[in-house]
Amino acid sequence: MHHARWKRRASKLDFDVTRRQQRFQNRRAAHLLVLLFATLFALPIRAAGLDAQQVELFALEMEHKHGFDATAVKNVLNLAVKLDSVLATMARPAESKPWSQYRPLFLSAERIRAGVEFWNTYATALDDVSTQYGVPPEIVVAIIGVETFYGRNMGNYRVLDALGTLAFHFPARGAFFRSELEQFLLLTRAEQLDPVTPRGSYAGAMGFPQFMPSSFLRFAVDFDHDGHRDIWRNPVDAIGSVASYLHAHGWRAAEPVTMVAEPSNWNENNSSTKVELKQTIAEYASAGSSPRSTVAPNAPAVLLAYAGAEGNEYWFALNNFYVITRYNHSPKYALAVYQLAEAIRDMHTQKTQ
Ligand SMILES: [Ca+2]
Repeated sequence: MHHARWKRRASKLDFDVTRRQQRFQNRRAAHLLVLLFATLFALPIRAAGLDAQQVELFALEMEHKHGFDATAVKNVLNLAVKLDSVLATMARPAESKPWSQYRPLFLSAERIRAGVEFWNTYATALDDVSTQYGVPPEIVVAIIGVETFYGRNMGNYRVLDALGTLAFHFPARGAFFRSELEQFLLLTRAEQLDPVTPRGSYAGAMGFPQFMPSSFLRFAVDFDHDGHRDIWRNPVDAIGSVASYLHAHGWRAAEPVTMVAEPSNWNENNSSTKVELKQTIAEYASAGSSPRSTVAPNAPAVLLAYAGAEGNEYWFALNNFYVITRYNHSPKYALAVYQLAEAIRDMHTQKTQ
């Protein structure tokens, strides 16, 4: 009797549980439906377009300067979404990590290993660029490695949205980004791309090498000769384009990039934080250093200080180091590229021996 009642109660409980679960599931389904509709409809409602007046002026300018149809330009720009996330990122002060924290971000074992793999995969193209432009494979590989981890992180913003937002809604650098938007429309016309297709970083840097549109137009090359300059999907074109960029900015074949300087001779007063090659190696030598020099005494140089984990490190930046800073002005960037290149080359040499 007791037993039976217990059973009944148990089954009643079970029933309650089942009903509760069902109610919960129904509510959950309804909730998901609401979410689905919210997602489907919120975007067009919430997404703000670009400033209409600026779009109008820009479209007319594209017609006068470059022979575009102003209405077609307006139609394209009306597809652009003003991205507050882009403006928020630009407004955040750039992080300035000391060298001791900056270096490990790019000199990771995985980035070195993947660099060797990238080199092996595209060995022919890398050999060809070093012959044609004089830029060694490891430097090209390291730049692509630092920029996008060999294409893993190329940025997922529509370039049209990023540049449209910055051109018309970021007065601090509006002129620069307005010009990049102009170059972007020129490049999509030249390459016959739909302007809504290309993707890039929040600042409009595109593809494996993160070229801005102006750099694309001036330095990107169709290195596999298939009729397109494709830095988004074609690593061979990306490799050629990086080497072309460095070559055009004065890379000199078979010259060193930088040399470590004996710390005892140097301090913060006689070193610089800017990569401006204002002295010669000979001048530094006479001031007390002993650069183990395979470099011509009249080679322009600058001594740079880096805040390492165990105090300052000092490096002589030479011409090719300066050229790397044409890619990104930070002295830390250039040293990271150089050291990653050296690490990749060492491992590549070991593996091919
Ligand atoms: Ca191509």
